[in-house]
Amino acid sequence: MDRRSVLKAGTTGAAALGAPFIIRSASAQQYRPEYRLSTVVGAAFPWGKGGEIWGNLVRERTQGRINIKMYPGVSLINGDQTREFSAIRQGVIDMAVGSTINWSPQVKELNLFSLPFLSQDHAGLDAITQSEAGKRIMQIVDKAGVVPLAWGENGFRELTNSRREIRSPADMKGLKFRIVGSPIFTEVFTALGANPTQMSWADAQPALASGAVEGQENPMHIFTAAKLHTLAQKFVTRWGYVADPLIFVVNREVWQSWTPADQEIVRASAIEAGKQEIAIARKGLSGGDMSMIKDVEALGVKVTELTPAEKAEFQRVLKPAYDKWAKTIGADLVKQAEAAVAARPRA
Ligand code: X2X
Repeated sequence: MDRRSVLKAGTTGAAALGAPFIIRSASAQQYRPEYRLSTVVGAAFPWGKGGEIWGNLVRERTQGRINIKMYPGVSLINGDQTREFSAIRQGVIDMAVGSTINWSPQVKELNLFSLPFLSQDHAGLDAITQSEAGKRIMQIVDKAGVVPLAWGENGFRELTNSRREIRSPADMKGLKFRIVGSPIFTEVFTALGANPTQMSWADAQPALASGAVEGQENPMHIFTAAKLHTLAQKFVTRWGYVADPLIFVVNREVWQSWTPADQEIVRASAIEAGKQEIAIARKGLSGGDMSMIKDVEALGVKVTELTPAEKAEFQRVLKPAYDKWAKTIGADLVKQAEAAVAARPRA
């Protein structure tokens, strides 16, 4: 039934049933038959799984009033992931579980999470999102025009390539890396002496397959689910330089079209889905369970862990880029995040 026929049916019904029916049908007709949820990767990945969990919880708890359909591959905007935030704001996309990296060209403060070696480990990342800095980020996203509801996680982005083991910036010299289309990544990879090319995730996989690029950086769960070892990625360095959180959001007009009770359901479901998604994203990579590393090695891939001194060398080379971007992001916000990380609980 399209909107006009819903309205007509409501009017006919109202004549027969009286005023209360008019009010009910007037609010009910603002609900659309489907809400479109954008993600970059699908349910074979923790990220897409998070979107699926959110959609299912909302559908169940609203008895189908809010029916969410997932569009992985950022297919609503033809895979152009760095345009996702604008598309949500404009209503081309109704809802999203999106990476801070992809939205940072529109919301510069989101580059906070791309500052090399800021978060250090999962506890550090949690310390940022759960601190004043995290709250400020949510307010900034809200001010930028979409309704933020919860945190999720893509994960620590490790370095992979087809050529050689990487233990120092010198090992990266001249290697062609695919990076996300966000300027801070160009500066970071250039500072390391590599040869970076910006492209979408959709374009990255054929480029790795053909050898047009030799390496890339993404979380281990992306590596395994996308089978990057079949795209010549034989070397992984776990440098843990950056982790991208995900944010669950809704287009503002869509949000305002829902009753307060339904808004509450959508919010609580996002928080719950976010918690579950973070646990999935860390599975095999945290606590006593590091099985993901063994799984990747079993694919014939060499996984390199850096010593603290080797990590420090990357950090030293990237210090100027860090300092420059800290100014763009906002010195206060960066200081707040650094303080939160410094005060994190240690394992
Ligand atoms: O494009 C990527 O590398 C990905 C899938 O991790 C993001 O969307 C940030």
